[in-house]
Amino acid sequence: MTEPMRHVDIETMPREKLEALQSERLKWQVKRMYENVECFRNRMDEAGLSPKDIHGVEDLHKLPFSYKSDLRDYYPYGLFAVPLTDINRIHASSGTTGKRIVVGYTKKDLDNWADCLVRMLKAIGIDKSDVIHIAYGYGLFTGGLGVHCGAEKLGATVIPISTGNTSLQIQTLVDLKATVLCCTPSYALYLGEEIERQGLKDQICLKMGIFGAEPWTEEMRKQIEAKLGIKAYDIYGLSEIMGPGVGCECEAQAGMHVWEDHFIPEIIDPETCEVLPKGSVGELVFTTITKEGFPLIRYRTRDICQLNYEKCECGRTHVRMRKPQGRYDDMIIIRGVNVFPSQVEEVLLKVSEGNITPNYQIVVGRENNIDTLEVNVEMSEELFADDVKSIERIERTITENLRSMLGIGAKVNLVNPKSITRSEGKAVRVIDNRHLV
Ligand code: DLL
Repeated sequence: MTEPMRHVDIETMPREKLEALQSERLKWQVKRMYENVECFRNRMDEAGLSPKDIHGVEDLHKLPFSYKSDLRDYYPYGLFAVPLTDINRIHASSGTTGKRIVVGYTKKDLDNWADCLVRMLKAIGIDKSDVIHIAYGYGLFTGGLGVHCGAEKLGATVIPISTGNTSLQIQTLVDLKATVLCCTPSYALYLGEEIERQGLKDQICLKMGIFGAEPWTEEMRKQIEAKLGIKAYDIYGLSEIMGPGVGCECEAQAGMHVWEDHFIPEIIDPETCEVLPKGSVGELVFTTITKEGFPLIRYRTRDICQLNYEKCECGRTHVRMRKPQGRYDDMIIIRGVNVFPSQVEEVLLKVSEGNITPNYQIVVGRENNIDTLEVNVEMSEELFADDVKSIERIERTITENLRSMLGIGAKVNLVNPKSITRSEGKAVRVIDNRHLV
């Protein structure tokens, strides 16, 4: 018997019922973490709080935050809430500095994770007749195995190709007739360019893609959709909270539903740490209320985000998060000015008019003790064939717009199509060479 396509009741639960469920689960989680996780117990004691003070979600704001540095300080297993014998799988993430962080899942955690993915796959119309090509990295990164287990649980046909070897990827797409592509958006764009270049677009059967693990813009979505002839969906997640599937788009594509029966999101001011009013932009914070192995309370993601509590046109009641447009720790300080890669991207896409592509790299250096900012952006094939004057004019426009957006000067270089190195995983947007001088 085939399963019904529509989502299960939990996804459309009235918010009062959902909040009652969250309250019960939060109390359960706080109690067991207090008993089993030393770092959490110490922070509760320091704040003069006991699990009995937490009556429900209305008390969430009283609880202490947790941070990425905790995962390093208690490396490898110090934050686990169950003995290692109850841990079924380990994942790890390298991060940008220092030791890698290690996370663990019980059998139940793995089941819940796969269920979150099944919800998304069903919501966007994927079923067991689909062939899913998973080009996220397998191994310690959560992307490959995370999506894999959801796709298998749904009953679809899974191709666990992992990352790398672009020509094999394309050959496999053609031969095995995948209908769904899963990888980072920057790699999807690269695959699209290569497929176009090799004239193979009409030999692939892809109808949709599930892309995440890095910030990407609506403009990039349009380009991926056009190059691959598919519909592109956004998926969000982080190793500390689960992996891919913490938030996913539905058929309405109006934000990513956060599965609130498992995770409670909040938006806080990263400076004052106050919870911000609904609809504000700020730092996304998560509390895991069903995780057994590696639970976290009020985890500071550093992702810049916004939440929408209005009911979605798809009928789901779970809150929707906006596409994160970057991370507070992606911020670079150039000559004392705070610069986010997303601001640069916004300027580039505004002046794009088909002349430049979303492939860019920000290079920061230092000359005579002064920070320098260079923005390299690939021009389109059409512009490449055009005259030098148009190229110079576009470079000038971008420079002026960057100056008015950021308040500092930048050297803008339109570089040849496909000259910026592509990554099979997450795109590298910033190269900071200041440590070299
Ligand atoms: O990137 C998990 C994942 C795998 C998500 C596959 C989606 C698909 P981490 O390596 O721990 O985990 O990196 C998590 O990546 O805090 C965000 O800054 C960023 N990120 C993830 N998904 C998105 C997205 C995986 N859809 C960090 N949009 C997060 C923007 C994203 N940023």
